Amino acid sequence: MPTPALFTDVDNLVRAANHIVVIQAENPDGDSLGSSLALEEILGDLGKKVTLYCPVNIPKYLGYIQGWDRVVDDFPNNFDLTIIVDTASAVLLERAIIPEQVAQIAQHPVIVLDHHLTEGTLPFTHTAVTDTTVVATGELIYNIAQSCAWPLNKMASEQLIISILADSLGLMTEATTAKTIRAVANLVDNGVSLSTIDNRRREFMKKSPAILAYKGRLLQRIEYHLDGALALIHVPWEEIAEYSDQYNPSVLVIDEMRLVTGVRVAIALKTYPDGKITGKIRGNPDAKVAETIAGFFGGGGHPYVAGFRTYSDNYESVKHELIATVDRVLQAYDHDKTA
Ligand SMILES: [Mn+2]
Repeated sequence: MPTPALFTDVDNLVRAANHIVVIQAENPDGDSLGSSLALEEILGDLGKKVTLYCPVNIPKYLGYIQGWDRVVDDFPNNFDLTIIVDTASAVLLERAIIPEQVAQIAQHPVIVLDHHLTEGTLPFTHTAVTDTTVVATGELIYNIAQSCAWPLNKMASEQLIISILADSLGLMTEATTAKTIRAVANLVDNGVSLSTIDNRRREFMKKSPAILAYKGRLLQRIEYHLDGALALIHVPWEEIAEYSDQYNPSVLVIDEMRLVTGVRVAIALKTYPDGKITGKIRGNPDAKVAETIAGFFGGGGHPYVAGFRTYSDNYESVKHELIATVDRVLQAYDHDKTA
């Protein structure tokens, strides 16, 4: 857990800055976006100019988060502090921060606010505030705000709640603590309506008939390996190109895959024309191995949720390596549990 002194360091860096750029990696989600927008409010109230940057478009399903359209993909100039939210993974930041920008960023202080186990190796000096005891980066920002007397207006409070609810799956994951729930309760006290947020979210979750039909086809294609312990789906580029603007294909089925009898790990593999292969991994309570599996392919994440990215022009060989890895990891996990 970060010390109060570290929070003071963050506070000092923030107070000394004029123009702060907040960076999300190439996989924006509800936590990274809610955290960025909350920081925009908080830092704005502290009199700072804030630019929210993300190298990829914010996915449509996050449209319920008000202010998403203020995130830009043009890297700003003449900022004097960088805050990276929700990751310290160099791989995930590779596309977010290209070499020219690394040089720019390195000229000024950098703060990383994160709650992931996987440690990063970033190519510049930075103040890492990593707290693996919180459920979301939003909860970490709430704690910093409390400790440093940062203002939390109604909108900042809403954005922090959104980020916490996104990563805790509505306060239902194992990493959710009483502190998390207290943070949300205190934020609700600032005038936030949970039902208003959730109605907006549901509206954006609606699928078109075409997407529902595509989901049906994906469900038909799920492969089961390792005596049914591993459920695997492959989403080729043609389908990413056709559907992902409307709905992330892996998200359509991965939770259903995890909820099949006997399945312990669910994985969605996507293949891209440049040979990129991404893996989204979900583990069940009897297999908290998602991060371990991702680690073998240069990725990271949490015990239940993790991801990786690799490059190969041979999908089949990556798939077989993955199946063998899951087999090994599950055996080691079961052995450790019974040992
Ligand atoms: Mn997060």
